[in-house]
Amino acid sequence: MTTRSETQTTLTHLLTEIEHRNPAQPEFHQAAHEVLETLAPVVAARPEYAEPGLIERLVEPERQVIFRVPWQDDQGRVHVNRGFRVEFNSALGPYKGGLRFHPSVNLGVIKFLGFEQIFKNALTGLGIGGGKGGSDFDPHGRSDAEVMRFCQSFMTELYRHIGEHTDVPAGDIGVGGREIGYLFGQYRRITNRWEAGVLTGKGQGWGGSLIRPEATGYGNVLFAAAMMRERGEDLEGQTAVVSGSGNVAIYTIEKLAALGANAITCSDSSGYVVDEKGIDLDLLKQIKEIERGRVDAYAERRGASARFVAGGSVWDVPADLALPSATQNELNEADAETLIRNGVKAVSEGANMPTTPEAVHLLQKAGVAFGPGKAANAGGVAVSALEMAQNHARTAWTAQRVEEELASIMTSIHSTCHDTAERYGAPGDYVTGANIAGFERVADAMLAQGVI
Ligand code: NDP
Ligand code: 2IT
Repeated sequence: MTTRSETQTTLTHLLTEIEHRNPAQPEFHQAAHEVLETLAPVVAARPEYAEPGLIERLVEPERQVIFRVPWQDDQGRVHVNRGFRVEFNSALGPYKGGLRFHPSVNLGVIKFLGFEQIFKNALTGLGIGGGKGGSDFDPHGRSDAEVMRFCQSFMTELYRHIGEHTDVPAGDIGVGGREIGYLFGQYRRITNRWEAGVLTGKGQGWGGSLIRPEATGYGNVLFAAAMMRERGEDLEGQTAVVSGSGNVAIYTIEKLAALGANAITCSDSSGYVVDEKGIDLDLLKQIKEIERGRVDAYAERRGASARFVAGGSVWDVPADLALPSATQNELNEADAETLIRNGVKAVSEGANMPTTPEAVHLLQKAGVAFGPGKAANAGGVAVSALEMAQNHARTAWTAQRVEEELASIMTSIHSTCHDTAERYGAPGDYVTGANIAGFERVADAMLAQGVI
C-alpha cells in the first residue's frame, strides 16, 4: 500500500519529467501541475491507478499534428500561419474540443487546452475524448473573404485527421458560427460527404443544435448558482463582474439576468466597460456579434451609466460574483486579493484556466466558492455532444429539450465534483473534486482498454 506522501513524491517527479520533455510550454506545465497536484489521494487509495505508465500515458497526447496554412489577403499578399490539432485522449470517445484562432496560439497553449479538455469531457458523462486545435491566425480586422480563404486553407490539411467517429472540432476564441460554416463547407467539398457530426457549433438549419451558442455561458451561470445554493444563497439580486465580450461572456450575462442577477462589466484586450445599470445585452450583441466592434463603442453609445476604462483590470470593480470569460491567466494574485477585499462570494471560470494557481489558492483560502473551468464551462462541449447525438439520429431537438439536458448535466457535474471532493477529504474544494472525478472516469477506461 503506497501512502499519500509517497504518491505525491512520485507525482512530483513526474511533473519534473513533464517539464523536461516538453520545454517552453508553460501553459501545459501549469495545467499538468494543477491536475497532478490534486491526484495523490485517489492514486494512494486505489492501487490500480499507481500502475506504472498510466499517468505517463495520460500526459502524452496520442497524436499531435502541426501544419502550414498559407492564404492570400485581399491585396493578394501571401501569409503563412501555423495550424495545430492535438488529439490527446480517445479512451472515452472521439477526440472532441474547439479550435482557437489567436496570435498567441502555439503548441504549448493547444496542449494545455487539450489536456484540460480530457477531464472536462469526462465530467460531462458523455462519450467524448479530449482534443484541441487552432492557429496563430489573427481574425481581428480581417474581411469575411480573408477569413473564408484562411478557413479553407486550414481545412485543406485538417480534413484528413478528423471525422465524426475520429475527431470532432468546434469553436473557441476567434472561431464562431462564421468560421465553422467556412470550415464545414470546405470539409464537405473535399470529402464529398454530408457528415454533419464532423464539426459542432454549426448553423441552425444545417445541423447545428439549438442552444449551442448559449451553452457555455448558460452552463457556467448554472454552475455558479449551484455553488451559491451550497452556501444557502441564490443569484437573485447579486451583482457580477464578467470579463470578455465574446461568445462565453455574452451568454453568461444573458443567463445572469434571467436568474435575477446583474452583470455590470464586460471587457476585451483593450480595456473594460463598467455599466452601473447593468450591461445592455441588445447593445452588446449588436456591437460584438453584428458589427464585430470593440467594447469602447459600447460605452460611447450607452450613455451616462457606462464608462470605458482603457487597460486596467476588470476585477477592480466590486461585485458578489466574478465570472472570468476571456482567456488564460487573466485573473492573478493581486486581482484575487482585490476581489476578496471587495467581498466576492463565488468565482466561476467560463474561460479555460483564467485564474492563476496563486490566485486560486488565495480565493479558496478566503472561503470563496471557486468553480474550475473544466467543470464550470463544460456546458459548451456537453451541448456539442448533444449536437453530435442529434446529427447521428438525423433529428433536431427543441430549445427547451436541449436546455433541460444542459441544466441536468450541469447539476450532475456540480454534485459529482462536490461529492468527490468530500469523499477524498477536501470538502468544498471543487478543483480537487473535478480533477479526481474526471481522472477516475478516463483512467478506468484506459486501464480497461490496455496499454495503447
Ligand atoms: P470569443 O473569441 O468569442 O471571445 C473572446 C473574448 O476574450 C473577446 O472579448 C477577446 O477580446 C477576449 N480575449 C481573448 N484573448 C484575450 C487576451 N489575450 N487578453 C484579453 N482579452 C482577450 O471566445 P469565447 O467567448 O468562445 O472564449 C472565451 C473563453 O472561454 C476562452 O478561454 C475559451 O477557451 C473558453 N471556452 C469557450 C467555449 C466555447 O464554447 N466557445 C467553451 C468553453 C470554454 P479581443 O477581441 O480584444 O481579443
Ligand atoms: O473549451 C471548450 O470546451 C470549447 N471550446 C468547446 C469545445 C467543443 O467541442 O464544443
